[in-house]
Amino acid sequence: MSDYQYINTWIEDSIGRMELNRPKVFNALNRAMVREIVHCLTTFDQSEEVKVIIMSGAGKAFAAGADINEMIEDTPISLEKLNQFEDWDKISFIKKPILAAVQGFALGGGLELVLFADIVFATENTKIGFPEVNLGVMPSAGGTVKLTKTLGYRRALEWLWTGEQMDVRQAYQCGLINRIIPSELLIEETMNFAKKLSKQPPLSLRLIKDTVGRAQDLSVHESMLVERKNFYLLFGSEDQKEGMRAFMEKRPPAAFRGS
Ligand code: CO8
Repeated sequence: MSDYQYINTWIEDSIGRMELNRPKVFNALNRAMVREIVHCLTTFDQSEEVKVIIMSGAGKAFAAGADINEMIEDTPISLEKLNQFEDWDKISFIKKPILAAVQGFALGGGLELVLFADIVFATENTKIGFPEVNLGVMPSAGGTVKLTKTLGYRRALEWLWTGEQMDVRQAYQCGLINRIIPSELLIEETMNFAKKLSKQPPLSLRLIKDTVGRAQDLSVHESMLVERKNFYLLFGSEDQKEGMRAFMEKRPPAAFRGS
């Protein structure tokens, strides 16, 4: 893989692994690191070999937010010129399933990165939250929007205004994470789930992600039109023919090919 400074990346059983790697500062996300993350995710998305992507953090945390050191002297104009959110936006266009394996702190920009994942597994010791308010700022990579869509207006405001950390059970009850996993099994269970997904028809996964993602923004009627078009599209795939023929012939389907 590319020569990255702040992340480790590798491919294992068709799973693209990306591990944030600044453990001394709880994987605080500096800007170069975010560029590496986006480059890595985009490369995995384009790779024939990779079917599913897993994001995780080295050491005791997923990520304790954006690197505060880098932001202290920022001004509105420097931020406008930097245009860093163009990088973050690219993560929304990743078509393959992204899983997050989360442990320890997932705060601020770290939690925003988690919320770009499609499926989130987290350990008992996970602490999530948006502490930006304590720094005199607020989330800016989609945090307020995604929290509001998941929790609703009042509960989102409570967490955003207080900046308090939510424990993993609260996060689970709120629907922010999919599963709570014992620490020692986090990577194994996330890998098992990723491997299961990697055997599913890739085009179905891709278009289901597209449809569910759009359903969050569009009206019910518009979402159903997207659903219908994506359903039609899958009838152009070999995997649909094989999947349905195999069912009728009472045999397991051949490996799905994504074509
Ligand atoms: N940025 C820079 N350094 C950090 C960060 C951070 N976000 N978090 C931790 N560190 C560093 C500490 O400075 C410390 O460094 P050193 O050893 O050199 O003193 C080291 O990591 C260990 O941290 P602590 O000593 O504080 O460890 P504790 O166990 O006492 O506390 C906490 C751990 C609770 C995680 C604490 O470090 C903390 O509160 N960190 C900051 C959390 C935070 O406020 N996050 C939000 C940042 S702002 C943000 O994310 C805005 C996102 C905008 C979008 C993205 C734009 C790029």
